[in-house]
Amino acid sequence: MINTKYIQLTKNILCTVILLLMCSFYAKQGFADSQYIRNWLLCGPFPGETLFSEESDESKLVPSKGDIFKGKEWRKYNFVKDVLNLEEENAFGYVDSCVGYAFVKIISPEKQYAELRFGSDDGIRVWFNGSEILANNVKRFYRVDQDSVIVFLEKGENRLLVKIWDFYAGYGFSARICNFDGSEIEGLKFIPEKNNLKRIPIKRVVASSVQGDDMEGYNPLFAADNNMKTRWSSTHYDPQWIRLDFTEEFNLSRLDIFWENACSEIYSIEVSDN
Ligand SMILES: [Ca+2]
Ligand SMILES: [Ca+2]
Repeated sequence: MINTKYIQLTKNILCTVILLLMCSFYAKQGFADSQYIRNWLLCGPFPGETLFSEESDESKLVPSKGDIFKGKEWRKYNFVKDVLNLEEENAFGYVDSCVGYAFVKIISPEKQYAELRFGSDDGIRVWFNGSEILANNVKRFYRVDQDSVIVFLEKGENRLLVKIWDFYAGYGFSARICNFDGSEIEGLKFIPEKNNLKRIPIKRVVASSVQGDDMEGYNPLFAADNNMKTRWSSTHYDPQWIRLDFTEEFNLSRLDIFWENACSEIYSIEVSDN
C-alpha cells in the first residue's frame, strides 16, 4: 500500500504502437454498488471432488469465518472485480479438477422476489435458504448471466451457498442479485459486507503524445473515463507516457491496466504524493 496523488506510466518498447489504459483506483468507501456480489466466505479447493461427490448435507451449511469444513477453513475474501477469478493467488490459487464453496448472507429489508443470476466456469450448484435452486453440471467457459433463478427473499437474513466445479483451465463465477428487469434492488445488505469502492476524482490527465493529434478519438482522458470502449493511443514510437493527477491523496493498493492488443511488454509506474 502506497500513498500517492500522482501516477505516471512510461512504456519502453519499440513494437508497442497502441496503448489502452484504464485505471481503477479503489479506496474503501463510496463507489456506486453494482448488483454483483464480490465479498464472500470461501472454502476450498477440494481436489478431485465434483459437484455431486459430497456426501454430507451441504444444504444445512451456515458457515462463519474460521469454521472448518472438510478440514478447510472458511475465510473471507474480497474480490475487486465482478467476475470472480477463483484462481487468484489468495483465493484458491491455480487448480484443476476440484470444487470450492462460496457463502454470503443477504439481508433484505422486506419480503420480496428477486432474481439471482450466475455465470460460471465450469459447473455450478446453488442453495438458497437451504434449498437447492440450481444444479448445472457442465463444462463451459464463463459468460455473464448463464443461469438465472427467481428466489423469494425473507425479511432479514437469507443464505446463499454456491459450489463451483473446475474441470480444467479457468475457474470462477459471478453472482448478482437484481429485480426481474436487471435493475438494482434497493436496501439489501450483505455479510460479509459488500466492497464499497471509491473512485478518486482525477484532476488532470496528460500524455506524451496522441496518435494523429486525434483528440476526439484518442484523448488521454479516455484512458481513465471508466469506459472500456474508449482509449488513449500515443504516436507510434517509444518511449511514451501518461500521467494522472488526482484531487486528493489516497492509499493505492492495486492498479489495473487494460491494454489494447498491441500492448507494452516493458513499462514503469511512478507515483508521488505531491
Ligand atoms: Ca483451473
Ligand atoms: Ca474451467
